[in-house]
Amino acid sequence: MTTTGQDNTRRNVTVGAAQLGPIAKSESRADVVERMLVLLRDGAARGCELVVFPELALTTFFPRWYTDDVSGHDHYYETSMPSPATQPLFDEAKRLGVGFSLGYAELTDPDANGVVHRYNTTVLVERDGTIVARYRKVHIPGHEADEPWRAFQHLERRYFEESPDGFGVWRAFDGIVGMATCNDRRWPETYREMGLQGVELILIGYNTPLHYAPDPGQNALQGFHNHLCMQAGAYQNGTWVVGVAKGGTEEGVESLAQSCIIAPSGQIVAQAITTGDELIVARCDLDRCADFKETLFDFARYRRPEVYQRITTQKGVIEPPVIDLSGAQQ
Ligand code: CDT
Repeated sequence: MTTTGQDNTRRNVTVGAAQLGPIAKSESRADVVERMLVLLRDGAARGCELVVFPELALTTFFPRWYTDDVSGHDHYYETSMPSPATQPLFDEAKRLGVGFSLGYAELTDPDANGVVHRYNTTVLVERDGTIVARYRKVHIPGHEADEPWRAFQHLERRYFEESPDGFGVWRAFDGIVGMATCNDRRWPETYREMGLQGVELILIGYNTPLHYAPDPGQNALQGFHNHLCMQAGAYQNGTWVVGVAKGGTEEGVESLAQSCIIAPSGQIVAQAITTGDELIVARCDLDRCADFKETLFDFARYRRPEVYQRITTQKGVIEPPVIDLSGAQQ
């Protein structure tokens, strides 16, 4: 222990969850990056080594609008990273010695067949301003076709492909770090895929409208479900989870805030109290992960992959056959 009460024998990383409030359609990337720089500098002042920004952090949530031609929204995508608009974040991160992660819409160069790809991507940047990793969203929610009956649309499946890459983890920030994006956080496979690679810190950005058109009965439960799935994912895999919202009312759509930092015990250790730009900070002891990974969730000792085969071989539900007993003799 030091005189400040810090235990230097532990791998502590101070993490900031940089919640963003709404981004108007009319707001420029430069304006948004200015807001992000304020949060990054706040993070530096509060001792952060890593500041986590939300999904699609640079623009309004454009998949709520339909265009006949998918390329009609291409101006919302980045074709490089750093892009000209985000270069100031990379420069400031290096100057401050604070890493960050940031969600953005990625438009790739043409592949060998001349096809461009659109992904919902997050980039992880180390404290020296270098890119560590890029993660492309795996679970793409919503719909592909125009559905004007909805109060607003959620056309992610029109504007983004499902990542073929799956869930990686990377050695960074003195630990093992993974990423997931919004809807990914609702799926236990997301956390377990990374848990099986020893993940200690999962960074998750989200844009979650409070209104869910297919079943509005779930609206009031958005906050509960948000924390439920991330807390379970943290605990069941012995990992820290940082959940960061773009919250508030954006172009008339109210989205969940409640950004939070969750310990490997599943407990929330910091939570945003506003729906706007707000930085919450927690000192994350990465060695605490082992307390769960080496006991109840000692995968090597207790998991039974030989009886989990449906999880990777079957996509939808196959119910057992209904047995008609009406003609059977008693
Ligand atoms: N951005 C994102 O993935 N949002 C989804 C909304 C699903 S409703 C179509 C989420 O899971 O929060």
